[in-house]
Amino acid sequence: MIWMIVQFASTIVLAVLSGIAAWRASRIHRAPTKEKLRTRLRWTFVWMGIAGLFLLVKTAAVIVLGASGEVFIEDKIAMQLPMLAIAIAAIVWFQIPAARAIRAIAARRSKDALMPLDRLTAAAPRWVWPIQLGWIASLLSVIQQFFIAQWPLRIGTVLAVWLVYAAAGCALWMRAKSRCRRLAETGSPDRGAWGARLIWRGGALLTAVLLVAVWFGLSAQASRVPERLSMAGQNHDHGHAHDVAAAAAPAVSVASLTGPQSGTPDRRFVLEAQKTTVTLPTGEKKEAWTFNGQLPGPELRVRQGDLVEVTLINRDVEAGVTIHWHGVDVPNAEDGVAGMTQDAVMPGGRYVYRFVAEDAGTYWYHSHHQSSKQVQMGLYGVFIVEPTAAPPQPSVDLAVVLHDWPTDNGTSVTLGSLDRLQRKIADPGTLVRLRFVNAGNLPAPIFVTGVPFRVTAIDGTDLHEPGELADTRLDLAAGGRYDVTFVMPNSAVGVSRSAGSFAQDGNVLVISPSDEGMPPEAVNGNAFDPASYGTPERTELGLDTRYDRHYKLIFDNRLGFYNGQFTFVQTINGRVFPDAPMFAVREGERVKMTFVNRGFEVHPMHLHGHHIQVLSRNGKAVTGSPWIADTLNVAPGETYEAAFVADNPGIWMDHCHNLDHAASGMSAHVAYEGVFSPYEIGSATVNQPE
Ligand SMILES: [Cu+2]
Repeated sequence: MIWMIVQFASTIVLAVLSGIAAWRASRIHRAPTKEKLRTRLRWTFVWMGIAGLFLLVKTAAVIVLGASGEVFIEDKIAMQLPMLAIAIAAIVWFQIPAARAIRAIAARRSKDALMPLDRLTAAAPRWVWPIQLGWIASLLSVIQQFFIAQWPLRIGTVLAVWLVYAAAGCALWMRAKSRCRRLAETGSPDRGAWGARLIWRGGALLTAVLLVAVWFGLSAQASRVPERLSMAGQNHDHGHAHDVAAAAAPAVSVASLTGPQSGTPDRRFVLEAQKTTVTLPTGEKKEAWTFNGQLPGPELRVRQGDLVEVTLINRDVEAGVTIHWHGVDVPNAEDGVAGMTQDAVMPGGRYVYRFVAEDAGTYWYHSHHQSSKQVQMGLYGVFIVEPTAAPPQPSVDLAVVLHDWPTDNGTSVTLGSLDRLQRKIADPGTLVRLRFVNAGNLPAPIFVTGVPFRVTAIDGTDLHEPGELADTRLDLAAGGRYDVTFVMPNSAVGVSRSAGSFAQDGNVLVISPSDEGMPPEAVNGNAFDPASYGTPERTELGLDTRYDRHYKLIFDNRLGFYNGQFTFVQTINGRVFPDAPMFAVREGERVKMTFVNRGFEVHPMHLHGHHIQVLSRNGKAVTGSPWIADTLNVAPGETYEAAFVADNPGIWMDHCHNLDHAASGMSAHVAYEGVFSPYEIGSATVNQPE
């Protein structure tokens, strides 16, 4: 959302401009002549004026954001704007009258030197101090915005910021006073011997550097994840449950929540994690970590209702590996989260996953151990559950995985199914189904041209009466899936990741009736909006349903340390894993979650073991088909209400599927009461879920 960026940017620009204005204001009394004094006075006001414009922009942005909810502006209302308003008041009451007095001294085209008394007027605290106060207010706004970003806002934090403001304001006033006194005593604007000044300035700088260094060291240390901890034992949050103090149920271990342990599987697969050298489309050779030497891993196709057995063998990935069935609501022990539902499988080890594929749809699998690294390195593949009551079989049913691979020269190349021009043949009049899977960390634009098409499923769940689309861009959430179907025309159909001519861009898939023909250019049309697509259908969950629990998740980012690293820390309710909230639920409950993104990055939120139904976006109810997702893209400034039924006991990750964000703290859990995990994470264990 543009106003979020405007707000962030104007806050930074304001601090820079007011700093320049304050610096200029503090130097005008050293003007050699009255004419120079006049110019310097004018320039100070020019800088102050530009800063004032950005303050107006910032204020406008805050007003606009306020309409989206108080969560977006509470820190601005409690601290930033009133601090700035006080500075503005000081400027109006003190600085502008003082400027009039200075202007009376200054004279156009006068080469006269300033009298000592003139210099005193031009160095008066009433002149210098207000803009310095404005600079402090805008500097504190930046610090609060980028380093503290907290939710809910604590009164102690607000008081601390105001205290710093008051102290800095007093210190600057006293400094301006003493400077004036010195000027009155010596009668000269000289600032004393440069040696003494150097010692003072050097000392101040050294102190500042030391303070920052101590702060860095302490925060880095404090941010370390303990050597050993249970992921299930952290801050329990209980939403608005009616009787949370009820007697604890007998404890159930995650390890006991398995799929069917007996019975002959309908489908058996073996996935062997191994190091493989792959050749990128650029010709570059790279080490990849793959399943069965393939990139992406083998496409697993099963029938709805099949008992599936997958044996994971780790041949030589030293760090260990697991398999998470993304979007498949498997029993908890089959979920593949290292340190939560199992220990990572080390080289030479194996783990057997058994579950019934209950819901037809497009899913994927990937390692959930060091996931930000291992998915990037290639440990992922597609998992497709075909429906039992099969509709007319498509003549082309193709999974298209989107994944980027960074190369040595910094750019990314697409791997998977769209890394070069590929052609598929389909007879005119037949049904084509494309299953898009985004295995990357960022939303992926997809363009389908040459035919009207329908989005028939989101994250594996069919949509109700989806309408025909054309010239529409599909923005697929990281970790998400869209199924697209169309009836094959007599001419070529194209799929690409960018708009424009197909001839220039190699990253295309062409589906055509014969070996030749190119599709029309991809147009950057409107974005597909799942909130108003298809027609409504009754479901168990709605905006007027009575919910047993309601959780609010506020996403934000701030600069700081996570596990010893200085980074953009990605927070949920101001906290990071393992201190991020644990959302308690009980089997059978209806749970509502409100997601709010207050930061400046996109967060595709992924809840394991459940599908969530999106109820509203930015206060507007979903009007189309029920929108059921497992990975919901929450863009900056957006608010979503979503709900799920707690029907799959266990402890489930609820994290950002920009896996780099998950690795920077954006990872929480939904925990069923009475369930515990015998597994641990931390540097003293092998498990690193993110
Ligand atoms: Cu994120």
